Amino acid sequence: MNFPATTPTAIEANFDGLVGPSHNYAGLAHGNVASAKNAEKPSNPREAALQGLAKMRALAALGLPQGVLPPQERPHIPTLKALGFSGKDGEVLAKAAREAPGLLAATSSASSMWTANAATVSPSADTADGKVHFTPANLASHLHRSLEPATTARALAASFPPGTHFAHHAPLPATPAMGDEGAANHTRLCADYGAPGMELFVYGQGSETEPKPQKYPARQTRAACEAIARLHGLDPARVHHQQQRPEVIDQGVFHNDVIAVGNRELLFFHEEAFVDSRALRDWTRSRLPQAAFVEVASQDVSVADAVSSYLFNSQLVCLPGTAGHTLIVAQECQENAKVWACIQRLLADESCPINAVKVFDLRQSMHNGGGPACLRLRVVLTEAERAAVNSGSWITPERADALEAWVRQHYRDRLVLADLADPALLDECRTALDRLTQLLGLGSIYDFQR
Ligand code: SUG
Repeated sequence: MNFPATTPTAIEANFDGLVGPSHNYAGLAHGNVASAKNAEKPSNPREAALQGLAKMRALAALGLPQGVLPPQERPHIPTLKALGFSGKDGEVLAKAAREAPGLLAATSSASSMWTANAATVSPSADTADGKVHFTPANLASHLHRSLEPATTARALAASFPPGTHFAHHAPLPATPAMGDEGAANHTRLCADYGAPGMELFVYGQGSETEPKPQKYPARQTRAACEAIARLHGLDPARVHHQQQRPEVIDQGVFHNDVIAVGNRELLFFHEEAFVDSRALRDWTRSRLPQAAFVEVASQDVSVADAVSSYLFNSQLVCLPGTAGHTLIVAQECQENAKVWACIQRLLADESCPINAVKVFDLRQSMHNGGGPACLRLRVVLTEAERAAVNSGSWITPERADALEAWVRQHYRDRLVLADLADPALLDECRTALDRLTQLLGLGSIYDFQR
């Protein structure tokens, strides 16, 4: 890949999670309003995967480096066996469906699609050894998500081969004190992607003396954030830990990326996002004088409207050849009059660095509380690092075509919870994933392949 002399030395790539064939609505995520609201409704896995691919294809067509991460093997028979359901695969499914349908649902979730929760990533410009560092999130707060890290680690290693450029850590110990939900609670602000950045970690649970949510769990702990900063070899002078307001966690802001998003020098956030946004601003400005803050007031967009529209779960991207930032939003933003008016005001304001908006239909994911930003893991890469990424992981028009054809061939267009016990679904998922690892050149990353 040749970079013209005027482009920055590093780019930011988005690696979106491909929605898996078992995508369903099981109401598994306590504190996630959409997950509770849509529990037990029929899902459409085919549409879900195609909606995600349409976003990937569109961003790639805009000139942004776009990658893809594979879904996981679900239903996950090894977990059901570890939980005491024995016999042939069909028997395991039947027993789980009869005796513990909640466990069958938890082991069947396609939740790995939300790759903002796959890992925390620090670019090489920020790390002591000059490598890109990955720590898969332990996702310890929910059973269905805690099943992801082992395969996530394999998928990340297959996509970003360990060695010269990429360093992979083990997930933190999966205990409440070390709860870690990955990049959804991590933002990096910088002058240029290739320049050393300010890494901002946002936690819900800190010390005993800090306020706590009363209703819903705080999924991310400060101790986990500190451990990741140490593991990645970050300069403590360039790391800021900020607490998320417990009151907004209780209103359904289960990750910071539901109420704030950063890109390059810009932080776009809701007035109620942080316990001390003044400290956050001062700290950032003292190190990055060009930092820009776009803060939305509660009187313009309430926390409830932010949660239902996912305004702050937008992606902020810098399109090649254009100045400023483009907001990639879910169509729920356009359907909410207050949110859409807020976006229009930002676009009309010449002092605001956000100057374009693009709308996507991600309804299938949104119904489980996953918006545009949840679906992607950002990885800043230099030219050499970009060349070292598994080539099959990049979205080109041809690969997007192949993946869409693969989805149309293997995915159902309707799934209800009773279908999770169908042994044919398990077979379909394995057949699809086996083919996918060939399509993407990932090798044998799934348990059923090993
Ligand atoms: O962990 N939903 C996910 C949504 C994750 C969104 N990610 C970010 N904000 N980055 C979660 O709450 C719902 C599954 C179900 O109910 O079927 C779920 O897991």
